[in-house]
Amino acid sequence: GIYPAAENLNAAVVTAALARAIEGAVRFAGATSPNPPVGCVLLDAAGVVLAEGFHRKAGAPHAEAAAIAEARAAGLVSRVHTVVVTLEPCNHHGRTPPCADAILATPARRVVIGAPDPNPGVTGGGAARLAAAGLLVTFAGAMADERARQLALLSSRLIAPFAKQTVTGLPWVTVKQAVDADGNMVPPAGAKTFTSPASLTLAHRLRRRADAILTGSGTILADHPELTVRRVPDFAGKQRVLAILDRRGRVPADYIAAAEARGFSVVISENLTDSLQMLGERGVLEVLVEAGPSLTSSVLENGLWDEHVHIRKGDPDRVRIFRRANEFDDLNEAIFPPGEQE
Ligand code: AOF
Ligand code: ZN
Repeated sequence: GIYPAAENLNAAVVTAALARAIEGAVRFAGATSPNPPVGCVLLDAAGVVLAEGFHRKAGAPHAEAAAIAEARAAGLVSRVHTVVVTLEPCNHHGRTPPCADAILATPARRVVIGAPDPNPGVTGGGAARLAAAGLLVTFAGAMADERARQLALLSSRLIAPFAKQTVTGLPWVTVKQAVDADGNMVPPAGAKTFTSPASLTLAHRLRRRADAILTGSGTILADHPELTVRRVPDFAGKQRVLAILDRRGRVPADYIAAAEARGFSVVISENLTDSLQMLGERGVLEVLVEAGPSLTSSVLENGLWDEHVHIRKGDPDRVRIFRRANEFDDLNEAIFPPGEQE
């Protein structure tokens, strides 16, 4: 069949390579929109790593192409036997040529895939093409090996924001909420409290990963927030959208000009639904909501969130991260419903 049993497949070797591909790709989560982060590791017939490659930015080579180019540069491409990749190789001409072609131009015999591509025009296409060409194509989610199935899940979770935006048109919504000991987001007058350096760094890490920041006019008027990535190194040249909900046109033009000078593309919307729709259309994979109590609770209470980072200020701060149950965390389930695994 197209997805044959994992014969001749040394599970320990393959899972180590897939773990390495995922770890590398995670470093580019937030850098690749509107594309997903992807990692690829090339092995020789003995399971030795020949090269690795990552998708670093939309328009840059896909992970497979990057890995193959690295193997070629090192004079190792003739030894390529197994391609291990976190996402199903594409079979379409987008900004770059099909990865299926790049793989078929090597002597590769096997391809091991972390997650199917949720892009409707791509799903199954790359895997089927490679299998039709005689390669052994295996989805890690269909392997008997438990670790392989865990890594298939991680491969799906790595691209959950991409999957959501591709399938629904809406961005992945992460809400950051800091409250004081009494649970208030806005402490009583005169009692201003601050998060600890550790949760401040977490906040900047969340901004780095996001393609857009969503806030309200009230927060801007009250705090004049910069909303930039400062405590951690940002991706070079990354431009984020600053989405502001402002029904009454209260945000001053000079704030907007200053935000643009900080690199933001500023978009004002009148309501939350329009704003999320617009962000999805612009290719935003993940939006970080950093807003006041009313916008924050509107996102949470209307079930519009995917991740909720809750920081209770104290000594030390207590950070809890909730992830809503969603259909994108296990993309393999779409092709291998439970019970049909080998
Ligand atoms: C892969 N490997 O590393 C990535 C893939 O416009 P393009 O050419 O960059 O294609 C973007 C689409 O390709 C994207 O929507 C997704 O389906 C897939 N991303 N595929 O084989 C990669 N980043
Ligand atoms: Zn590709």
